[in-house]
Amino acid sequence: MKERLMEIKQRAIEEIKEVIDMEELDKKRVEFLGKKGEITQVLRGMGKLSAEERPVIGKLANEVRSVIEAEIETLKRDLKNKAKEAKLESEKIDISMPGRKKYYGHRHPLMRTKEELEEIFMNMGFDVVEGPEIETVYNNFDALNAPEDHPSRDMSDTFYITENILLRTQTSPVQVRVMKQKEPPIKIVSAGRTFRFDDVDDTHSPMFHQMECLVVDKGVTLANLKDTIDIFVKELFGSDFNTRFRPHDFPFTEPSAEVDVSCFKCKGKGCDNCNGTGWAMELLGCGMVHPNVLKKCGIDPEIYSGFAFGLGIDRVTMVKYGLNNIRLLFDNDMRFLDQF
Ligand code: FA5
Repeated sequence: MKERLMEIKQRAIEEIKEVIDMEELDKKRVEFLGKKGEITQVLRGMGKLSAEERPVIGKLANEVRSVIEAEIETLKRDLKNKAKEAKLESEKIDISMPGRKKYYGHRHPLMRTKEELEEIFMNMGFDVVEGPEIETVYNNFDALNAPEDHPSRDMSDTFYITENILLRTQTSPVQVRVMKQKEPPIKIVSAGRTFRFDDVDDTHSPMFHQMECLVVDKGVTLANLKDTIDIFVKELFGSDFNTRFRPHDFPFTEPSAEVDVSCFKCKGKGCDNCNGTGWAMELLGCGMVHPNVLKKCGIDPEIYSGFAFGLGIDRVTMVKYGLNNIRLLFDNDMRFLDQF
């Protein structure tokens, strides 16, 4: 029996050394120390021993049990430590790894121009107002004195939603909305999207942006209009930029003009960008508010006069940043937009 106990001890130590996980270790514990385990089997046979041998074998069996228990405990601790180390290793953060770059967006150049313009006009005492992109034919044409047969009313120039509703072709209907709501003095600007059946080319897009400016008060003159335009152009582009007024015809202003600004490349000297003229593209349309428009909006033209202009924000952005193609503003190419 003594030999059997020593053999069990030796085998247990060897087999426990080979164990690699907790589950297997528990199986070994049951195999050697459990109720039906090998040590218990030996102790069961003690009845056959003599009275002298019994305490000796009993003592030895307890020693063997303690040794096996100690082996199991040691291995249990080792396995636990190994598991902990593996967990720490798997959760390790490599602080030397370069971080993921955060991508910060920014204002689109068109929105920057719009906000810059609003800022300039607010500093000159203007209110900023908004108008809807979907308008009535009445506000977009009739109230603005456009004759029934005006070409801009044509289906080939304007996006109609119904016979009486359209996508506004200009921000000028905001003039009508403001004048109907408010008594003079009026001093507003209003920016937003406008829509026309225009083919895309370097300076035209079917969806573009305008800013409307309207001043109505007693004694407003053409000199005030010219001055206001000159101030904002120099404020926005720089004092080396000039404006040129060309006579034009709008149904809602009399007299009317179109305004060009100096070429952004040569500042008026003449270069290949401006075909040697020294002037960049047309920026805006303007004029003195037509007495018929004032009347239609309930303002007495005998007492009040006003000026208005509508400028292309896309064109202003092109001049400001030296762009020669309007498509760049709508292509959403990050290589272009990232430069701003
Ligand atoms: C008008 O729209 C008038 N409502 C402006 C106005 C307001 C005149 C108040 C008098 C008083 P016009 O069609 O010229 O005018 O357009 C004004 C500006 O919008 C142009 O000078 C140009 O800068 C811009 N624009 C016009 N069509 C396009 C287009 N398809 N794409 C980009 N910009 C455009």
